Amino acid sequence: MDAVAILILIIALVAVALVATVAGLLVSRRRKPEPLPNTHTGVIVRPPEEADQAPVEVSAPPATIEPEAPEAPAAPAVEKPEGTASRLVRLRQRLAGSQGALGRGLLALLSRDRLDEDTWESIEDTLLTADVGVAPTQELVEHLRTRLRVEGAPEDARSVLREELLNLVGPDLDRRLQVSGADGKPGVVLVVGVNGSGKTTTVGKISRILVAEDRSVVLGAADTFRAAAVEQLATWGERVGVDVVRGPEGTDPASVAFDAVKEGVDTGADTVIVDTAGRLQNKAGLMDELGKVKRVIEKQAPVTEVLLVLDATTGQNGLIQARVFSEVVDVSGIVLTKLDGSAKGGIVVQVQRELGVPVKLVGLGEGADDLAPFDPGAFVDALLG
Ligand SMILES: Nc1nc2c(ncn2[C@@H]2O[C@H](COP(=O)(O)OP(=O)(O)OP(=O)(O)O)[C@@H](O)[C@H]2O)c(=O)[nH]1
Ligand SMILES: [Mg+2]
Repeated sequence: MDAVAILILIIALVAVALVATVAGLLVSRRRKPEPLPNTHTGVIVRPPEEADQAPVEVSAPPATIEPEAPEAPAAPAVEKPEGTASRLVRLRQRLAGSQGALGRGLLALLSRDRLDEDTWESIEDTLLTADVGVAPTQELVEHLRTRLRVEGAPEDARSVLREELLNLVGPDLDRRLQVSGADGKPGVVLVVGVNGSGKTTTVGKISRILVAEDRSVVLGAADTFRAAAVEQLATWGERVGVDVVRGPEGTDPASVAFDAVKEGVDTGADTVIVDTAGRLQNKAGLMDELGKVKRVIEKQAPVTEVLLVLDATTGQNGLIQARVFSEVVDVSGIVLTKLDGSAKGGIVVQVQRELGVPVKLVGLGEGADDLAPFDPGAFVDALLG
């Protein structure tokens, strides 16, 4: 009898231990964060999970991805953004359409049997006409002269030109958008630029990408001069499915920006994007106001990215704007819009040189998905046609 009782007791204990082990496994598996769904559009480069070999020239603090992946929110009924592959193919085609002339012109000149002084002068003119700028043009021509004298054959011209153009554009700059904050605060992106450069459209396009990457976004309508400006952003908000913080027309833009970031902090949003009114760089009062917007935001959370939106078709004038804006708000990235039009791509080189700040995104049309990461290789290939 005793032996049977002991046997039953042992069997019971083993069964309990087994049940406990299986339950423990299930619980610990459930606790592991789920991987983010693979909805990457390729436009926002995700911050590194660990400090990796990322270049550190850009002064923006390295953002860290939050370890606990947020539960996917109930999907709002919004349009689905275009995926990476087709977006990039389409954008490259569009870029090639508008930029090809520069590359074709240069290649035709470099393929001549004799590269005499007249030809080199024409090459310089072609580069200057494309807004490459005086210093970079001279540098490029110098390199081409040396290399083509040594490496000779005209059939090499294309690959030599490609390499040299790529060096000029800066293949190693850190072009990632800093959309993540630290210490549980949201990343804050401040979007600035002159009138009509494409700020509001860019805010809409970026938030669409962030939402597609499962990030929660709040928009701040700090362009309080015109009711229409607020409406334009509100329309983007509805379209993308994100909250837009707005104030009555004429409110102090800094207070709307403050409220937007506060909402981002309070709701635990990943990123707050603040749209600002277009302002001319030579209007001191308006530029001061922009400085104030940034300072007031930073009472809530640090601004992680200041994007200067430049219309690529404005050429040299864009450079002057870039300089002044940079003095006031410490620009950390450039969005070059309207590169699909008659823009001259050389401005990319000049503006980066001038500010020491990389072009991070390019706008290639008015559509919601017409925004791409600036990819130096693809850009140079598009230039070469
Ligand atoms: N072709 C083309 N048009 C663009 C691009 N980005 C913006 N636009 C157009 O440029 C116009 C101005 O864009 P907005 O986004 O309103 O410009 P903004 O800088 O917010 O203007 P303000 O708020 O008035 O200073 C709109 O018609 C946009 O559709 C682009 O990359 N390519
Ligand atoms: Mg606007």
